[in-house]
Parts: sequence; C-alpha cells; structure tokens
Amino acid sequence: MTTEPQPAATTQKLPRTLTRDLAQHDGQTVRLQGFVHARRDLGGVQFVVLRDVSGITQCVGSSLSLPLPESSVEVVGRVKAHPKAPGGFEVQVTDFRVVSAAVEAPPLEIPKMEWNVNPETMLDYRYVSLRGLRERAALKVQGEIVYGFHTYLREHGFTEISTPKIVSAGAEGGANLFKLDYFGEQAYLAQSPQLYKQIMVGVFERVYEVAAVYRAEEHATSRHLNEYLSLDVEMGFIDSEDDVMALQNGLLAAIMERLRETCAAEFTLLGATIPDVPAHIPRIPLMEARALVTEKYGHQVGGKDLDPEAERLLSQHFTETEGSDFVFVTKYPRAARPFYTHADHNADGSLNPDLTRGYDLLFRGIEITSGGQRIHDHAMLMDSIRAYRMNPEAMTGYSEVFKFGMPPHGGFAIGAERLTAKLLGIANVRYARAFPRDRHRLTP
Ligand code: AMO
Repeated sequence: MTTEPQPAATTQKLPRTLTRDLAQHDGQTVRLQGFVHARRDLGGVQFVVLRDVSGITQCVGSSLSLPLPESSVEVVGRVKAHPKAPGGFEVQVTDFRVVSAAVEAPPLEIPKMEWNVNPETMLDYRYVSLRGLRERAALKVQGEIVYGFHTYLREHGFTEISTPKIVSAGAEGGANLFKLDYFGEQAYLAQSPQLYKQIMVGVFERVYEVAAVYRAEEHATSRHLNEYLSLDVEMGFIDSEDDVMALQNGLLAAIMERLRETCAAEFTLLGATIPDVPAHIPRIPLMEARALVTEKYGHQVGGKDLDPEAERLLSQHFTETEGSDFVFVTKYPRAARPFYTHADHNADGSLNPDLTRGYDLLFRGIEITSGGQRIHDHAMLMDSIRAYRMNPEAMTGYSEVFKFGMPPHGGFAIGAERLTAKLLGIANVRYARAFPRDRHRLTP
C-alpha cells in the first residue's frame, strides 16, 4: 500500500511578525525572522539587533550562542516596551534558532551608518553592503517611485509596453552606443525606447515603459551610468508639449505623495525632505534661462544647452524666487535636440526651423528628464532624418509607420537614478542603483 505524503505535524506555529509591528503586540509572544544586524555578549546576557525588511529591533536573552553577524535567524520572545531600544520595544527571547549561519564576518560593518572606506570598496562588496540601512533605503525609495509611476499612468489611461533592447540603430544620436555582434551583424544596445514608444502610440495612444537602457559613457561623472533605469512615457492626440509637461507635473505630484505615505522612515534616516510639487511647475525658455544665469550669476554658459553649473544656478534661482525645486526649460534650439523633435511655431503659425518643442526638467540642480512633442508627419520626418545626415534606409523600421496616420504626440523620460539621488541627497548616481555599471565596473 502506498502512503500519501503527510503534511508535517502542524505545531501551532506563531505567524511571523515584522519588527515594525511590535507595538501592536506589546506583552505578547511573537515570532520574528531576520538577520543578525549587530550582537553583543555581556556574559550573562546577550543582545541581538535583528534586521528584517521593515526595520531593526533589539532582542535580549541569556545563554544564547550568537552566530556571526548577518546570519539568518528566527527569534521567539515576548514584546516589552523599552524606551531606549530602536522602535521603543524589545523582544525578550525564549527561543533562538539559527536558520542559516554566516560562515564569515562581512567585509564591512553593516550597522555602521558611515563606512570609512574607499567608495570603490563599497561597490566591490555591493552584494552585502546593500544590506546597510542607508543603502537599502535608497533602493526602497526608488521602488516606490517606480510603483507610483505605474499607478498614476494606469489611472490616466496608459498601457505598459516592453520594447527591444537589442536594436539595429541608435535613437538619440551621439557616440555613446554600445556595439554588439548579432550573429555577424552589427547591432547596438538600446539608448532609449524612443522610436518604439512612438510607434506604440499608434497602437495604444498612451504608453509607458520601465526598463534599463544603455549608454557607453566614456567619462566617469556623478550623473552618468552606462546602464540606467529609464521611466518612459509617450502620449498621442496632444496639442503641444504643454500637454506633456502638464501630465508630468501631475505624475511627479502623485509620486511625491506616494513617497510621503510609504517612505517617511527612509527620508528621515537619510536626512532628506520630500519636495512639494507646485500645481504649475515654473517654465522658462532655454535662451532666457541662459541669459538669466549670465546676468544674475555671471556664469558664461558653454555649448548649446545648459552646462552642469548653469543647471545648478538656474535651479537655485527658481528655488529662491518661486520656492520650486523643479523647473521646466522649454523651447530648445534645433541644434540641441534629436531628429525626431517637432519644430516650434512662429506667432503666425508657420514652423520655426531654429526652435523646437523639446524641453528638459531640472530638479535640485540637475536635468532629470528630456521630453517634448515629436514629428508625426512622414514628409517632415524624412526631411529631418536627411537634415541630421542620418541614413534614411536604416530608419525604415521606424519611419514607415508615419505613412499610416500617426496623431500628434509627445512624451518624456525620467532617469530613475538621478531622481532618486537628488531626492535623497546622494552625491553620485552609482549609489542609486543596486549594481551600477560605470566605466570601470562590470561586477558584482
Ligand atoms: P535623454 O537622452 O535626455 O532623453 O535621457 C533622458 C533622461 O535619462 C537620464 N539619463 C541618464 N541617467 C544616468 N546615466 C546616463 N548616462 C544618462 N543619460 C540620460 C537623464 C535624462 O534626463 N528619448 C529621450 C527622452 C524623451 O524625449 O522621451 C531621451 O532618452 O535623467
């Protein structure tokens, strides 16, 4: 006779409690699971600071044999108010079990809030340094930004899409394309979902994508990664880029609201503040912005765009004069925008060949977004491709769709790491990504 596998004898196992919920269990026995964040043995008594996904808590017991830090453990014990313990409660241990013992002490002291080591060392050990409370707080905040992005866009009629990251041509121009050997054919890693998100407007009218994109940045800067998370939006049936900026304005307000609800502890831990998003984020045309930083701050702006110092000064101006951490810089000159950008109109309605409907959004001194209205007319697009000295043959997988009735459309992309870093006062975008890829780093 074969016997059916029997379920393990069900001891009345306590449900797991998270450390953040201890206050609801004052005086009760709870079961916690987590990691040995810190430990102290005072002979008769042992203290274990247990870290779980929701926070840390102090556990105190006697005759515990303490495993190495970071070991996974399970603790059963009674919750007792303790004003000096983190969170105001401690757990008096009645049962302590090592679930998975660490075999080595971690190379960094995880509980330390500041590691006095070379930043490269921190990144070398990223697989375990991410367990530090500050490190993980940044990634939690980013996760909530992304969640807020999804939620708001779905509520506003957007459909999520997924576009190829192995492509036959660049979307943004410039030299920062990663080349790839695609079975003997030249391919590239996508710099942006730009061309595909536009095509998808013909399908769903309003689309968004959350995905990594790739830029072969030769120079190590505090704002550039070689792989970053691009939060992309594209919407059809717009009148102008004003509609796109209005959507982004509402989206940012909703994301900040979500952070207020879900990440207050992380902002407190990092000593950062969640910005108020004005109902109408200030807007300034690029040429006026350049003149302003020269006249007000004496800064001569290099290039055709704003240089990093000009971005910082312009932001400072709008923080001081309008109390806004955000500012839209609008009406970029043609020479500073990619081929797909729609021309601006003159007062008489004719197209202005020198100005576009492209914009950037600055936040606390740095560009976090490019966006704008795109060309939707096939003939105009082909003229633009030629004017930018691109190969029209190589663009047919994109340009053909404009023969089949594309509505006026526009969109934008937010660099998730730049937004996260600026929100939290993190000086380098590398620390706003779990496993950054920079000029010299391919591991871990
Ligand atoms: P752009 O090239 O300006 O525009 O990129 C959009 C946003 O992406 C972020 N970003 C980066 N973040 C980290 N490392 C990098 N190397 C890096 N490069 C860019 C910035 C930037 O504002 N297709 C257009 C967007 C659109 O118009 O919809 C585009 O990719 O935050």
